[in-house]
Amino acid sequence: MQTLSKRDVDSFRLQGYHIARGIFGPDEIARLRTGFAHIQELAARTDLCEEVLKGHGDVHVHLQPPEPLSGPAAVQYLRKVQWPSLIHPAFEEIRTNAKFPALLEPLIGTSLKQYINQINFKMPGSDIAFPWHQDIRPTPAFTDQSQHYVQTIIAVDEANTDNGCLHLVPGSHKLGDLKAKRYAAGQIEEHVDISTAVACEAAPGDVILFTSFTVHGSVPNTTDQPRRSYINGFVRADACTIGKWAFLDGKPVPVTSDHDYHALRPT
Ligand SMILES: O=C(O)CCC(=O)C(=O)O
Repeated sequence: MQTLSKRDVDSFRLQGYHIARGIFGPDEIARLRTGFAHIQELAARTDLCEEVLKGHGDVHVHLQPPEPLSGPAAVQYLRKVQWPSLIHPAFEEIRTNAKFPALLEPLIGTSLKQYINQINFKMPGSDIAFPWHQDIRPTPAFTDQSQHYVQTIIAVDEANTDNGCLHLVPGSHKLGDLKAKRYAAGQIEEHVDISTAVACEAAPGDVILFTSFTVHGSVPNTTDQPRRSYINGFVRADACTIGKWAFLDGKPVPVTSDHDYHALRPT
């Protein structure tokens, strides 16, 4: 199983990101796509409750239509779903796949908690963007997050500049918490020269890793095909007092929730 070399780790610490190529294979990506298909069916339903649509529990099905919409017409405006592992087993299988602790061990060890489990959608014509931001994690629950937290994004579809791939600003993590309101226009740009951003083009199965301080963002997908990705944010377990367990000494810990999501799961 692939892990990060010393050179990869040094580059991650210096640049604030790294792209690990070909971590997940075609079968795993095909399996993930069955999960995405289920979520797209779910988003087309008209009986989703407010708790799920507003994210008052763990699961949040976040639709961002230009005007109030529900049913099949809303699917195009899916922005993200939080904790899809509670809804479809494909997401749980990949979240707890041994490839993650193998890959991340040189950075944060093999006892890992998880603060974010999320799928992102950029459907054609949806105009969904993620303006420049950092993924700051709450303190004091997180200790020294620049060293102990790794955001991971699996490319599920090919990601390129036409379909709004992720852009990152190398070295921006060294500026720490910029205290910018998330997605607020112009706030990040006051501190960071975003003209130095790099496009993270990726093939299905590649994993982009970055720190919670690394400035990143993306523009809408202008193609006629979806761009979907799977995000898991891992933290060294002893550097975080919140979140859900993912791995204990490298062994997977199944996801749990205080909420009942059986009505959202495949029958
Ligand atoms: O993959 C992308 O387009 C950006 C994702 C992102 O920045 C986020 O979910 O906060």
